Amino acid sequence: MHDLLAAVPRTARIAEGAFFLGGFALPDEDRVLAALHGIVAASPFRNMITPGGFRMSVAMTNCGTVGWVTDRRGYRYSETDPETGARWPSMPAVFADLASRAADRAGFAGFAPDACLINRYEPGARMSLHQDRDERDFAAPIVSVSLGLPAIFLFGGSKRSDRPQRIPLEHGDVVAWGGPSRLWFHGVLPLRDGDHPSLGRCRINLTFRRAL
Ligand code: MD6
Ligand code: FE
Repeated sequence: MHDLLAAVPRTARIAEGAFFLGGFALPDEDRVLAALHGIVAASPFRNMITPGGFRMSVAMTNCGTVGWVTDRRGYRYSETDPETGARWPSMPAVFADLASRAADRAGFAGFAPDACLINRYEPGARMSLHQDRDERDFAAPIVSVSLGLPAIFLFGGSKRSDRPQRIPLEHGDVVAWGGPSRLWFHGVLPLRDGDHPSLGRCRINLTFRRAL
């Protein structure tokens, strides 16, 4: 019964230009996790510091031509990993292909991501409401892949004060958004403890962007 349900695509429109694609990444799970392990071996997860001096509860790494970083100097995309001094690991074909197919399904044909920010949430970690606006061109969508423990995604509006929708995201779910809601505020509630069969006590989120 479980497997039959997993095979049914559950697509829902969250807002103008924003789509939930339930279980979209499940067919690629094994290849995605194998590629992820290679990336993390080269550029490990680390808790970055915000411009205001706070250590983020979410640990991050990147793959692709550029990676998103934050430190006391601000938020930006960097060609190199500040921890290793080397370029970020290249984006695996299985990542880029998954993101492009998801974007296509959401109505954004031809999405070719050049950056993938990889977020790791341990129990209690959260992401406060924010906009993704460090990219050069807001015409491209963002594709977000959830793996591991479930989380509640907050999807607000164009103003920080807009009351957010709460969207439960599980292992294999994908959110793709752009167009009118590209700059809308969003975040993640503190992760509840649990033990996921493939990833243990964590949630991993891949967010694919066109940064350059
Ligand atoms: C997360 N995601 O789900 C955090 N941003 O862990 C994001 O901040 C995000 O999922 C832009 C577009 C999609 C996202
Ligand atoms: Fe974001």
